[in-house]
Amino acid sequence: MSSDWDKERKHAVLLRMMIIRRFEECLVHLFEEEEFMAHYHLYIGQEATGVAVIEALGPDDKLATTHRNHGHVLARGADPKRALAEILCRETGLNGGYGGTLHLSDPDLGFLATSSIVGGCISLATGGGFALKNDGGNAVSVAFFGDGSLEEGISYESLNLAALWSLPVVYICENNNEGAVGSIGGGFPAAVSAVTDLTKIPATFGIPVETVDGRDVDAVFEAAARAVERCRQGNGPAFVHAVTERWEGSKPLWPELPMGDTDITMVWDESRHAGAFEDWYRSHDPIFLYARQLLADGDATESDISELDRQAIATITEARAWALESPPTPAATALDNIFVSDARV
Ligand SMILES: Cc1ncc(C[n+]2csc(CCOP(=O)(O)OP(=O)(O)O)c2C)c(N)n1
Ligand SMILES: [Mg+2]
Repeated sequence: MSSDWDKERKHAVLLRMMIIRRFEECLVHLFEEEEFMAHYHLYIGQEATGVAVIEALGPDDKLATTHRNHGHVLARGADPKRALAEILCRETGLNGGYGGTLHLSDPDLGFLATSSIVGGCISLATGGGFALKNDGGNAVSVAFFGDGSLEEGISYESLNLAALWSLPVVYICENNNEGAVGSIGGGFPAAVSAVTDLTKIPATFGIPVETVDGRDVDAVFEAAARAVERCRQGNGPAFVHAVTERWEGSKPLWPELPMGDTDITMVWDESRHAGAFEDWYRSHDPIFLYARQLLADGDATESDISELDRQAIATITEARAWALESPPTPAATALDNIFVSDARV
């Protein structure tokens, strides 16, 4: 139960969310400074989901993620310096600079793969669950994916096999479609599924589904912990549908910081909650919501929260300098690690 967490754990959870936020704000600035030239996606507004799900996992559990992966990789404890270096295509990057933002992964922390092919991670995590079941033990495989993945045929095959074979797979559907502009409105393509209630999809296969508020650390953690426990008991897959409002900066095709960098004093200073983003500051920003909860419960003071934010900023400032100083991955090695040199049939 997250209500059993001590103050230190709650502060660590808030800090992890803040590190993800400051990492991605830094990334937008690096893009504006033309330090990298790739399409990229931000996890801002969804930090509570990734951090809380990963809190419910153990060290032997496996994960697969998507194009919107930064938050998952950092939540699992990846080094922000090496994650940033990866996105900047540097030799010191987590994946040697070959993966970039879309394939950022940390195999040492249990990431099976990061697939930017929408729906790809569902099948990869299902395969992971198959392997884990064959190995015995009680580790689980987790798929993080967006609502758009449920438009892909591979998702249906994967859910079917996981249900048929009772595989230990936890499916985390991050539904950020609420408020999405969609391609017709000049924004990123949003769901175009004929299914209006996505929870009916896993339910059709007999997979239990829980819908939770994806901005609520406690609600996500409790649902994820139940799903993980079901898998560990050998009772087959489970599905968590975590719903968030789409963050304004992820509505256009290219990420923006329409509210500027996060101002942590807005957690308690309501006089700042005005203008076009008032509703976001009050009701949607998951970092603000969790920080306010800690304040209300007496688990943190305003100065604790400012100090955690300072730590997050210092970590990312250091990561930025380190990544920028790292040597670029040589273009001539682009095809290394792709072809097997001594192919035997
Ligand atoms: C198979 C496939 N089709 C299209 C794309 C282009 N694409 C990248 S992200 C995206 C939208 C995915 O929506 P969702 O899964 O809900 O994730 P979100 O970006 O909303 O977090 C699309 C269509 C892709 N990467 N893969
Ligand atoms: Mg989506």
